[in-house]
Amino acid sequence: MFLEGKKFLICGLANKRSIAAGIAKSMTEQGAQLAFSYQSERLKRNVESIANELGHGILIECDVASDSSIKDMFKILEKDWNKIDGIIHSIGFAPANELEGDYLESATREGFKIAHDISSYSFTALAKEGAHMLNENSALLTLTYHGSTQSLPNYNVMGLAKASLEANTRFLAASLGKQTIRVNAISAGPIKTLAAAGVKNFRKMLSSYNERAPLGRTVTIEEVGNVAAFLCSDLASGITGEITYVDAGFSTSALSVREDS
Ligand code: NAD
Ligand code: 0WE
Repeated sequence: MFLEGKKFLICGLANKRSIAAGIAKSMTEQGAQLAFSYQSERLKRNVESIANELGHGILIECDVASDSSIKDMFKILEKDWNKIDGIIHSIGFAPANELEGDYLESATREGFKIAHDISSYSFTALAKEGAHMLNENSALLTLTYHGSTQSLPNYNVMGLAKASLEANTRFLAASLGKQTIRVNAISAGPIKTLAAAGVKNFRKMLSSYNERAPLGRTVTIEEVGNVAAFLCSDLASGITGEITYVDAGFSTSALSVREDS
């Protein structure tokens, strides 16, 4: 078990389909102790039952839109743990009306601000407020998507926010390297989570994905979780500032013509 004796804070668990749930499962299997933050009271019961099932008991409410909420979360966490070995940021948000239709038509100044604040700046904010609790050789991890690099319908302002998040990963890695803290991102293929539930044509997107991806399928939250556990472990001690794709190869393939279709 390569995470034995290590403690992590996981931010962004909403329900059992969340990528954060796959990460929590895999990290638990590797011996990690986990604490969870949830966005609002509304999600508390869900998060509590997943945490309890995995044998973890620390749950703290935190809205990453607020610096004081982030500060309070670390104050509460410090009552149970002096130090931690890493933070998982599995949070993204843009107003729903920005994720539909033509990018230029749906873009607004306010939507842009919110998307970048919640989806990118919040990673910096967690690093800032949590840094004093991080042990040597700690790891920070965030979740991104290929829409940062290539356009696709409806992802719109989230693509820009993910591009910012990926640059954020590299700059945080530069800042925190001197404290021997590593900072990485996983770029996951599309997964039907709560955040993907309302997306127009998501099912159609998944089927075109299956056609182009070398593995001929999408990925699971467990597969993302396994790579997250690796990146947060000492097995990955030489990796920082890196975006690791867990996408069944989709981003490496320009086009695929299957013989049988
Ligand atoms: P999810 O809905 O399960 O998780 C998103 C989380 O963000 C939720 O727990 C929500 O409560 C949290 N959140 C939103 N605003 C917040 C705020 N102000 N304060 C605190 N928490 C807030 O969906 P998911 O797909 O597991 O998303 C997790 C991450 O993975 C996101 O960054 C998403 O962009 C990324 N991602 C998702 C996919 C996919 O296809 N599902 C693919 C690649 C990357
Ligand atoms: O990053 C994401 C999800 C991002 C997301 C989703 C929502 C839906 C509900 C951010 N904010 C919101 N706000 C809401 O109100 N993914 C990678 C999943 C995803 O979302 C898409 C995708 C994919 C893939 C949206 C459009 C097109 C593709």
